[in-house]
Amino acid sequence: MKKQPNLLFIFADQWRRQSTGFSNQDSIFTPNIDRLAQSGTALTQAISSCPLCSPYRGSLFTGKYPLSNGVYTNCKTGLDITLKDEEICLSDLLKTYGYQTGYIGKWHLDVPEQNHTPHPLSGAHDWDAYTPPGPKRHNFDFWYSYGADDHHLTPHYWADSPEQIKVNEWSITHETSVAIDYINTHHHSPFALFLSYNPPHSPYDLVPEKYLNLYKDKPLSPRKNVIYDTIGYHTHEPQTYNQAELEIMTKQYFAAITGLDEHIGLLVDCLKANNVYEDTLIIITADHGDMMGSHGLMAKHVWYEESIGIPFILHWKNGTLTAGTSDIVLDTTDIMPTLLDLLSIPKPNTLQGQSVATYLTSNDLHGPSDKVGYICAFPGRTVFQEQFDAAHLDPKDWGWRGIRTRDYSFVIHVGYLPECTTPTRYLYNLKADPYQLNPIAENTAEYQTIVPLLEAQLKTWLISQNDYFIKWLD
Ligand SMILES: [Ca+2]
Repeated sequence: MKKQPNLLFIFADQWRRQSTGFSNQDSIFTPNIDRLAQSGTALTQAISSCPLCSPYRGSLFTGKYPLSNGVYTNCKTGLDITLKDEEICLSDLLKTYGYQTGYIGKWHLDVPEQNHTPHPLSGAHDWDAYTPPGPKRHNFDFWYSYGADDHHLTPHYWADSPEQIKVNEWSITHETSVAIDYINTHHHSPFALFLSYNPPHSPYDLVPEKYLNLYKDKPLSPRKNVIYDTIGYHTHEPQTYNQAELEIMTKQYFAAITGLDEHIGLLVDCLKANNVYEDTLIIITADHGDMMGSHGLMAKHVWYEESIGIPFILHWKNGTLTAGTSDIVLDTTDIMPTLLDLLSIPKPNTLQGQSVATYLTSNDLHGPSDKVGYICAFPGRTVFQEQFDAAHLDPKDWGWRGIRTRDYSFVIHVGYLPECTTPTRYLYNLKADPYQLNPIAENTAEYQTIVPLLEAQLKTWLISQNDYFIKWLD
């Protein structure tokens, strides 16, 4: 029997689709990633179904949308949100079908330990958690991880005991070394290694100087939708920024991504040195993007392309993928079925996404034009949750839901507080208005033709998710 290909799944946190050299959008250097994109298969319309850390990870590993797997907001203080033991995860199947499995970096799918005890043995603080060996690891054999922590220059990890491993090195550098050791010792039989980097996630200033120096004198060419007046958060955090601060943060953000790129180059070298480069399916992606001033916003959680749009590169030299660029819409739940198909592993009937493997291995990388993705977000901040609790309402019925086609993004936004009860509809023509500056007006023929079709499709999806958000549509 032919040896299974290896899988190296690399994902960064908060790395937007526009911040890659090969996409010719942001003024950024990513030479190693560009090479992989140019010799592999690059998706130009991959999106994060729920642009936030834990919900992305929940959907990545279960192939189900947030309301179906329960991970609708971050695993955080005061909430009992976790990836359930009984979910059939991608890693469970990889293990069943003979893979050695490894997870390195940010996990963020476990309940914060301080939700249960003020002084856990692991020393985990705030949202962080040590995930001990057992069902919560979902058959990842090798484990070198943490829950949630953003000290990028002084990270920490746990392996198989609650003893915290403290490191004085940029987390990307350290995790790459651990991954290289893993590949050096596991390349003889098929491995599936997930490498979950935290940068370029904020705080942006925690980035090695050597990458920052590359951008010091480089002029920025801001996106056309950057608004400098007051830059804040879609979810109304009190912090705001001015233009000078934004420019510094943008350079720091780009610097972290160039650092990420350098380390991806090291991983490619390692695969080549072990003679497994050709037989490894490499995926390079992110959990969601970063607004970085577009529409006057920072971070994520909003429906704009800078927030939901993610890089998605597949590279498998000896494999069946067609090299080139694909504009097929891929949402987070589509990743698991696609990977299982590419690796010839049977798909469980729990999956909600759609495999696009057929199209990525065909001569027509476009695939069908009616392939859509679904996007959503829910009130998650403590200040919102408390108000829903006080009003005896379920925050999961609020937020926004949307559908993303190749040409359009359609969103229904209600808001993040119990008193928000008026849905607002936004339709964007992404071809005519790629910066989403001009949502199409309701009194146009385009709106009146497109919205009923997309709203009907969105409604079917809401029903499939038992999503009470549907009440806003009636
Ligand atoms: Ca994230």
